[in-house]
Amino acid sequence: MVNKERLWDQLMELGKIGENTDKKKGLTRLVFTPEEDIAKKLIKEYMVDAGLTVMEDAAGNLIGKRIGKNPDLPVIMLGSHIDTVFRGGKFDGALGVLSAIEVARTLNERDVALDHTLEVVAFTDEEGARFSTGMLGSQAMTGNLDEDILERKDEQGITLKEALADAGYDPDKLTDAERAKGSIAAYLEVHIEQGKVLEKNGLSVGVVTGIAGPRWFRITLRGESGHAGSTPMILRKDPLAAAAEIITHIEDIARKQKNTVATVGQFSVEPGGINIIPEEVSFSLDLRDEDLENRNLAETAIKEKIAAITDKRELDLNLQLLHNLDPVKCDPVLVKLAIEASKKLELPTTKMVSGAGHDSLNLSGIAPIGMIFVRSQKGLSHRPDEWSTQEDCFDGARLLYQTVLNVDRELR
Ligand code: HGY
Ligand code: MN
Ligand code: MN
Repeated sequence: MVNKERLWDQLMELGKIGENTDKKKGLTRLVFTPEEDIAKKLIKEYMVDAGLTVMEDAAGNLIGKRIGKNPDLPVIMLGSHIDTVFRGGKFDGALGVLSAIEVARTLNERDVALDHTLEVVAFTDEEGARFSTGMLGSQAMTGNLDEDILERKDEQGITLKEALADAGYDPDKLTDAERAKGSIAAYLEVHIEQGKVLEKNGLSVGVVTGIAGPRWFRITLRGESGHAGSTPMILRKDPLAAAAEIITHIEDIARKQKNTVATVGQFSVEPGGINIIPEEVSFSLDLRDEDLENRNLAETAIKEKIAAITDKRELDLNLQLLHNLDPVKCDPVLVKLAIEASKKLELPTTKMVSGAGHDSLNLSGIAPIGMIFVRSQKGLSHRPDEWSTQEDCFDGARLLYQTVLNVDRELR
C-alpha cells in the first residue's frame, strides 16, 4: 500500500516552502515567484524518485509520466496544484499532487504494470491569487482560457503576460498545452474537503459527486470625492456608502438560496483619506452554487440591486467578469469505482458535493472526472491553520491508489 510516512514527510517538506517567518501567517506560494520555483524543483525530484518521466507543458503544468502496457489507450491523469492563496495552509492542492506521486511510486515499488499510461500533474496557478484569475494551467490544457487573462495585473502592476515571459514561457503559446477531448480516460484528484461534512460524519474520506462553479467579478463604483467636513450629505455621490448598501444585499440574496454562497474578499478605496469623501471603490465578488440555475438567479438579483443603487446615487458602474466555471457533475462510473475501492479497503465513506473549485472543473470539459476528499480539521482552509491528520492523508492516498487500479481495469 502507499507509504504513509513518506507522504507525510513530503507534505511537511513542501509545506515549508513559502512559509511566512511568522508561522501564524501561514504560507504564500504564488505563481511565477521564487517560492513556487523552489516548490516545483522539489516536486520534480519527488516525481523522478517515483520513476516518472518529467516535463513541463507550454502553460508550466508540471507533468510526470509512467508509460502503460498499452500506450494507445487514453491516459489516466492524476493531479492538483502546488500554488497557494495568500496566507494559506500546507494541504490545499499539495495533498493531491503528493498523493498522486505516492500512487505512482507505490505502483513502481510493487511492480504493477498498468494498461493505461499514468500522468501526474501539478497544474499552474490554480488559485489565481496573484492575478485574480484562476486555474491558468488547467484552463490552457482544456482550451478554456479566460478571454483577457494575459492582461490581468498583480499588485505591482505586472501583467500575467510579462510574468509568463519572465518565467521563460511564451505567452502566445499557452494553447500548445491543449489536450484533445478523449485523450484522457479519467482525471482523478485527491483534495482536502475544506468543509465540515466529513468531520461531522466521523469519516476520513469522501467521494465527490459534483462541484460548485465559481463566478468572479470586479465591481468598480465611481462617484465624486469632496471635503468630508464641508459637503452636506444631501449633495454627496459617495461610492463607498453605495458599496456598503450593495454588499448587504449580496449577503441577503445568497442567504435566501440554500447552496448559494457569495463572498466579497477584496476591497479598495481611492483616494482613501480620513477627511475625503471617496471618489472610487472597487471590490471583488465570488459567487457560487452547485446548481447553475440558482447561481444565475442570484446573479440576476445582485445585478438588479447594483443597478438600482448606482442609479439612485448617480454613480458610474463598471462590472468586469474575471473568472467563470459552471458547476459540474463527477463521472458516475468513476464515482462507482471510487466507492468500490473504499469498500475493498474497508474505508467507510460518503458521497458529497464540493463547494470549493478545483482544476477538475476544467478537466470535466475533455474527460470524465472523479474526486476524493480528505477530512479538514474544523473544516478550515485558505488559512494558516488548515490541517488534515497523517492518518486521513494516508486514507486519501490509498483510496486513490485502489481507485486507479479499478479504473485501469474497467476503462478502455
Ligand atoms: O476558489 C477555490 O475554490 C479554489 O480554492 N481555487
Ligand atoms: Mn484553494
Ligand atoms: Mn485547491
